[in-house]
Amino acid sequence: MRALVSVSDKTGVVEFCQGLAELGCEIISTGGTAKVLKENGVKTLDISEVTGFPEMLDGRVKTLHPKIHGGLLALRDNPEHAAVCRKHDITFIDIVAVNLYPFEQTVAKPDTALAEAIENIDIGGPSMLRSAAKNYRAVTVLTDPKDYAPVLAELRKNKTVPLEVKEYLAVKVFERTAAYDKAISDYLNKALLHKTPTITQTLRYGENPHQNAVYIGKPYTQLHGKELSFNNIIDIDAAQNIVADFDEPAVAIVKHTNPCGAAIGATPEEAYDKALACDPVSAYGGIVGVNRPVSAELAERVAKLFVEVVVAPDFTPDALAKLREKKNIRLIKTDLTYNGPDVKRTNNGYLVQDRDRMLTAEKDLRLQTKKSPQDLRNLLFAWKICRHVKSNAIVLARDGATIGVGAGQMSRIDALDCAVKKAREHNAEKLPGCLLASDAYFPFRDVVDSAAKIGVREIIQPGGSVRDAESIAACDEHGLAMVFTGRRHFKH
Ligand code: 93A
Repeated sequence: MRALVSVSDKTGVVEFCQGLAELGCEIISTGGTAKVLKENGVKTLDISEVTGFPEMLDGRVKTLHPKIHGGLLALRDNPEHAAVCRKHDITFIDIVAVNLYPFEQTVAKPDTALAEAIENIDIGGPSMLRSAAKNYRAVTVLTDPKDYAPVLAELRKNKTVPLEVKEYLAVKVFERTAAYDKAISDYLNKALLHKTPTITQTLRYGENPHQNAVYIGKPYTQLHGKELSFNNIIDIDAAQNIVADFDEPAVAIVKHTNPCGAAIGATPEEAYDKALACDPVSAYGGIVGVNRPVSAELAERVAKLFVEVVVAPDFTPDALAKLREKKNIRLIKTDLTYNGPDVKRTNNGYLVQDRDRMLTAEKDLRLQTKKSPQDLRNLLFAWKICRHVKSNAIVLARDGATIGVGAGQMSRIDALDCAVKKAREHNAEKLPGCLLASDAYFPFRDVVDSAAKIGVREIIQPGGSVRDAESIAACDEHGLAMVFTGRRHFKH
């Protein structure tokens, strides 16, 4: 009796082969399998001793040889087959235990490179399984470690495996190889045929006209308008990332990567009106991001303003017709997902980090003050917007809309001053009772003191300053509610 054993998953293989050896079975095995067997005291013949060839080409060719496939496929009751086998010194193989390179597990890991996936396409293993299963009357073929024990039991009892067991195992093999090939074809279909093309597009110029620039990446689906500029592309990302944070209809109007207005609403139209009301002056020439398809009604409103770009998951035909009347507006259709890591270039190299995708829920908030916030939904709205604003960032909000955004300041108190200035310009009446979000902790109580003066009612911030107690005391003195998120959202 001869068995060929070649397994990636070594579960149970030692016990199985030990059992076979005790029954006087000769065992042939491939490199890794042979190593495990020998280490555990099981005698085995290396495959290369049978084929007369070394395992070669990084293991791509180990068992693909007539000495193996002849020994599997030869019909035992056919005299011509027997003669050919004798002539070429081919020995019959009676038992095959093979399980395959872990292709499915390899491609299930995120970020598996195509080359790694391809190396995990097993060729020799399925070939042996198929040869053995085709000749199931003569060969017992096992591809599942669970079948080792019952087959061993049959052999111990009867010195042979009943035909119905061999039939069952042969069918199991073809089911396994079919599933294996399906996993390969599914993966390659995506990886080779439906991959997203990467383009390199020369832009008119970079951030400024004296800078050359190219865009490298997935092409934008542009439905209308002039070619995208370098700055458009950056701001499209910013607008898209803000509205992607919301399940409810949301609109962000972005200038130089910061929102000059952002809002949620029962409808995208309502959200747009609220976002625009934050700072209608700055919105001029902005990039509008929407997380719902743009309707004719929304298009009507947007068309009244000069905007550079509208980015949305879709546009209705009427909305497209309306917006296409405007020669200069660029319309970008895109799904709302973050993509890949965040990369920044330094003079000496690159900084690569995970995207800041961390969202905060109500249960993450920790109350710090005597007073509790009355408006957690809107506090969380302000907090979500704040993480998209350049640090130091302060966002003033009310009723699901920003009313003042202080972005990119070198001190937090300056960020508050900017936000207040904006709110006074366009929404002064909304200041008393508004909410405040800060992307990082307050180093001093001054922000709370100033916030109280302008009528802020509730504050959301990460906490974590050595002087947190002073800010909390200031809130209690002024009768403000403050919650900590325990997590900051710097954005540089
Ligand atoms: O690279 S292969 O497609 N070429 C072969 O000739 C071959 N023969 C067996 N893969 C091949 N195998 C596979 O190697 C088996 O299906 C099994 O999964 C694995 C066992 O290798 P090792 O014994 O070296 O761990």
